Amino acid sequence: MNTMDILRSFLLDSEPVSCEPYGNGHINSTFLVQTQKGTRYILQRLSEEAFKNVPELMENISGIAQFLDAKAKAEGTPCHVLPPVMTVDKETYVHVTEDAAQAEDGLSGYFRVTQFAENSICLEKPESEEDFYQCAIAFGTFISELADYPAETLHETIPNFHNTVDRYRIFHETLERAKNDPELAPRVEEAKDEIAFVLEREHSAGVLQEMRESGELPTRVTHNDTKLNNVLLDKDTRQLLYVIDLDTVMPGLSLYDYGDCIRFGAATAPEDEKDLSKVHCDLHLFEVFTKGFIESCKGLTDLEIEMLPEGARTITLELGVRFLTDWLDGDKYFATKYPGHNLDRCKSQLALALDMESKKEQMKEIVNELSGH
Ligand code: ADP
Ligand code: GN1
Ligand code: MG
Repeated sequence: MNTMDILRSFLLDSEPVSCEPYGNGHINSTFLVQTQKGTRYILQRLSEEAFKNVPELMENISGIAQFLDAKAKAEGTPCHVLPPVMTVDKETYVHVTEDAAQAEDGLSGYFRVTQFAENSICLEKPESEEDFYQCAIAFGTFISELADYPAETLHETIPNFHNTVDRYRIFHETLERAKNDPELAPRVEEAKDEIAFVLEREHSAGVLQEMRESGELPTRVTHNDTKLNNVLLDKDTRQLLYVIDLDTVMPGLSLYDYGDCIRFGAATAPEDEKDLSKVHCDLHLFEVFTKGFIESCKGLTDLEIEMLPEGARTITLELGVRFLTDWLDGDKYFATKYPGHNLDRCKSQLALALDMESKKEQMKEIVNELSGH
């Protein structure tokens, strides 16, 4: 099957006429589709490197979308997630086997379609404080609204996704393999400072995971990939339209949803900035976001609130470890734009984590002031 045939398997409003690569995601392949009637859709080929069981993943997304839609209808409010567009066979995805793809010189894999959110903007960095505040409301509300979702029905789409202890285990394994592989060994040498940096922090990186396992920190239904570009704002009002990229909605820690947003949105430079002197955590944006998150994420415990700064540091360090691991593994997981991209991303995340460490006390003060503690 070629892309147009794949698209014809979905219940679009008319014949698809164009399909072009779109967006800045690191995991799935995303395409913007237009139909004869001028309607736009998003087609995605899901990453099989990241997601080993797409049917289960789509079951999660359908369940979440139905649940939030019913809630919004009951409350007379707009729903902030987009449901999958169904196929003619009443499925939420199409699976093209390698054989079928080869026969047509097309793409294999799992494909899904959603409506394109018209009149929306997707930001790589906040253009104003208000944009970032909206992002806090988006993810804080998302967690709140899913507080009564039957978490036991969710599949773990990526096992141990934010288990930092397990991320270190994979890092160690990959490091040993790379050292003994003539092709990868030079990468170990190139990353020796970053390897030393993450090893020094191995113990502290696992503290939140221990608190989760002991039950001190509650497990909630969380988004787990809360980058600013996973939120769509209304182009005119700049208010929340949709939370997207629901592939990793699973039981997790609120601290990581909070922290990942700070990591990406309160950083003074892009995630892959090469000039590390530009990489800092902006404390004003930190404050704006924290205010919105505490206001909208109902029922945060005192310990969750106290650990918010540590959530930001841990998730930043964890992503540094993930980029480093992928670099040592030969760049298999994250889409890269040039050789060395993952190592640059790793360096920038570690610089950001270091800056957060130096601002720990100021961050705590901000959190205390906002929470009245
Ligand atoms: P990835 O997992 O690769 O990050 P996403 O689902 O986040 O994939 O999609 C990648 C990008 O495509 C988003 O950051 C956004 O810019 C765009 N996008 C995805 N879905 C939609 C949609 N329904 N409407 C408009 N833009 C979208
Ligand atoms: C990936 O899919 P995307 O680009 O929104 C990754 C996140 C990382 C992020 C770093 C499923 O997010 O965990 O934090 O890149 N998603 C997955 O930019 O691994
Ligand atoms: Mg995304």
